[in-house]
Amino acid sequence: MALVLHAGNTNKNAFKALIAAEYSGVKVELVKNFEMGVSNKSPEFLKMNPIGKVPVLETPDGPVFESNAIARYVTRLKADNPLYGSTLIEYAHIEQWIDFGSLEIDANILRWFIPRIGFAVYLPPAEEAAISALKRALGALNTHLASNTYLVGHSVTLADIIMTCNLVMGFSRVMTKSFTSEFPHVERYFWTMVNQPNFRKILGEVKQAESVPPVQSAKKPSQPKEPKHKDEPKKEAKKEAKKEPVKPKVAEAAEEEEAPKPKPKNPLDLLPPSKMVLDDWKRLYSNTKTNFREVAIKGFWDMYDPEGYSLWFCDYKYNDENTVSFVTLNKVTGFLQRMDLARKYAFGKMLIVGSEAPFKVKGLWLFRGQEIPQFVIDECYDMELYEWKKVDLSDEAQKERVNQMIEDQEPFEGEALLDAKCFK
Ligand SMILES: N[C@@H](CCC(=O)N[C@@H](CS)C(=O)NCC(=O)O)C(=O)O
Repeated sequence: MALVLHAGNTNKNAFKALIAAEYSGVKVELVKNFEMGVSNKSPEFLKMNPIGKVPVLETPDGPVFESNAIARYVTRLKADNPLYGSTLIEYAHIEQWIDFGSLEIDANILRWFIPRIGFAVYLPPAEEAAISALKRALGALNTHLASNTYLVGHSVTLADIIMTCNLVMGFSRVMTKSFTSEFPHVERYFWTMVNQPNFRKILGEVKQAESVPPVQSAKKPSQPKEPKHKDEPKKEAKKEAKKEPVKPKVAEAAEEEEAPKPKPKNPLDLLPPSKMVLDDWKRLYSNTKTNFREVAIKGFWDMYDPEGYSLWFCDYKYNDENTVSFVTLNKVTGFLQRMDLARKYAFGKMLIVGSEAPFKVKGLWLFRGQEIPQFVIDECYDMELYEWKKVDLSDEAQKERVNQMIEDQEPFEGEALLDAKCFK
């Protein structure tokens, strides 16, 4: 039987347990018809958590409050859960990052965000102190993530789940791109995490805040049904009653929701038709097992439509940071995952070059149209981590480089390949 979690469906503290449950094969369900400010102030709820805060988990042995404790409980329901590490020092490091995520990251994001939306008094020097403490913490996190894909060990642990849920709040509400670009490893880590299937299932699509919310005047604390906290929009109860099963979405945690707008057509769909059918090329690439040059590469140039498509070389700008092979590979995998939005309009090859560190990352991309699509630049932050150069088709040497990249030729530019990844 599923354990019942009391919280609204946009509560990032509840996401911690829900994501841990996905990784652990434990059934946890959000309580039906939860209404913030009402459900959590009822006598029954106050028996579970005397201060009336959410989330609370009902277990066969009684309730548990505090979201980190709930996430730990859910994780421990699975024996030898890899989310909890496997050595004493791993347990310690997991706890270390859980506390760091809660006390240095989450606390400072809240000190910045909450006064701005009118749920606490706004004082500019207090905001300045919060931002500077947050930057200090993000700087330390960034340094750790420069040579680690995950916070602890080589796979996702509870520390990553709790850290990411705390960062979700920051990225989606106050930490704009211009703020986070100072911390590129935190950015890479965050976008990689939120795009893991078990995270995505709970968080939905995460979008970065485009601006810092303007300061609002303080709200009266006693208004009925008014949210008391940033995660609980007042329309939540109605929304939950309508929607089943519950599908949390961070983006929904806006104070007032807008009616969904019809999705605008992608401008690339409005380009004049091309004789090149991208899927035909992808199929030829995948199905060619022998005579690659004669079949696939020749087929590529036969199909290639230089008016409808363009080819691009990309070079990673920070190769000197690629000191650990698996971190470099994960970086490229993350990039390709984030390119998912361009699958209809792109094909790519990414080569990880070198037999020893630092590894070089070099790529070749085919894009619909004559430019790198604007929506890719806007949505996929990795784009700015690479130097982009349009392939000059009148230059035979550049065409040959294209061939070699499609073919994963080894050695490539005199060096062994650590790996080659394809986006198709
Ligand atoms: N440290 C607690 C924080 C819980 C918390 O602040 N919950 C907010 C919603 S995210 C709440 O219930 N606020 C209602 C209130 O303050 O009465 C946890 O991690 O569970």
